[in-house]
Amino acid sequence: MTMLEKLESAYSTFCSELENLTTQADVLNLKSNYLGKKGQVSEILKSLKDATPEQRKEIGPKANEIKTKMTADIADKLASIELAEINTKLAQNKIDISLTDSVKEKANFHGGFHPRTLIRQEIEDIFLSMGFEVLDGPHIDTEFYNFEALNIPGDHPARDMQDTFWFKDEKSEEGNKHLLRTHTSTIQIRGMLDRKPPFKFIAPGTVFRCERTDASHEMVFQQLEGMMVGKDISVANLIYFMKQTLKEIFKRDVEVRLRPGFFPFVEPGFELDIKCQVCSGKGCSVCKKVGWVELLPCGMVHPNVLRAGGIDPEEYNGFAFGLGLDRLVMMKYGIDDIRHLQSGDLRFNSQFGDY
Ligand code: FA5
Repeated sequence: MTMLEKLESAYSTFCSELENLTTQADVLNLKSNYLGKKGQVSEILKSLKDATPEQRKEIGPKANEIKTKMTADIADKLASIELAEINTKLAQNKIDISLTDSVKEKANFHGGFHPRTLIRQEIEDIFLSMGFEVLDGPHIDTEFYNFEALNIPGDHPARDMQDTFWFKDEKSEEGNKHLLRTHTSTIQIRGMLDRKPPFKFIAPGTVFRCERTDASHEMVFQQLEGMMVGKDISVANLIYFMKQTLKEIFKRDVEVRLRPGFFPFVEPGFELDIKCQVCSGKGCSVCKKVGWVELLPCGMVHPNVLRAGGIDPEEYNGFAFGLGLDRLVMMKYGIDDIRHLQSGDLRFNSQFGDY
């Protein structure tokens, strides 16, 4: 048999063997039998070394043609086996995609807003209607915005009033240490630096403190900062806005009390407490048996803070407050433990919004 005849005959046996194969593994095996290093075609071609130049001219292109045909036949066969396997699987695992009752029920479940979001939206609407802007600020901030600019220098004991999560290695461009903001008062400074008086804004957001949790304390909770700066602003303005807001949220008069409070960034400073709505002032774990809950510290902005915000305290003054949003939610809905708010438990969440 000549080499050409050998090649033709190898191709025809290859075709008949390939036709009968049904698995990809067998096809790959056949491929190596014919086209592999020691495969039949390679073995035939090895004998080319004994052929004359004329024979080589004839056999070379023929051998390439047969190799190309074999490669294409193998690819076709692999694709057709894969398709057949997919079709078999589809036929075996038929999925019924028609709607069952339980699927329909799940489709109707669309979730709802968290009670904290509901109250926050309500407060934002109230303040927007009174001409306030709503600002946002970063969770990771520097000690400058969280402390220094708020009249709390490095050695001030007030830094210990809020247990801070510090970042170990990161420092800001100004050489300030980074931290997770402990209060939304950071936005007072950012807000002042960005605008000229008169202005008024609120800034709701999450804050972080490294402290033990109990019925009224969380490590991650929300506050809502408020600030108004202009000319001749008084404590009476401050109290008006506070009372008005609470009245609109509770849709009734709620008992509050104002007492002196110390915060380095306000002077004078106040604590506005609300009569505990969980126990109606009788005493419970939320109000620590005192009948009142600290809700809304506030005061007249300290001149040093105005200066840090680029505002002349001789010309302007203002008030600021820091509402404890989670506590307000607890008071509004009579929730007896702040930890429910973070629980992610749908049995809790679904009592409030539209579920
Ligand atoms: C502050 O954070 C001040 N920045 C508030 C402020 C702003 C005062 C502007 C004056 C002017 P304080 O640490 O008290 O203050 O927190 C404010 C409110 O956040 C508290 O009254 C309380 O309602 C709430 N709060 C404080 N700690 C927690 C906590 N661990 N869990 C839940 N709520 C808290």
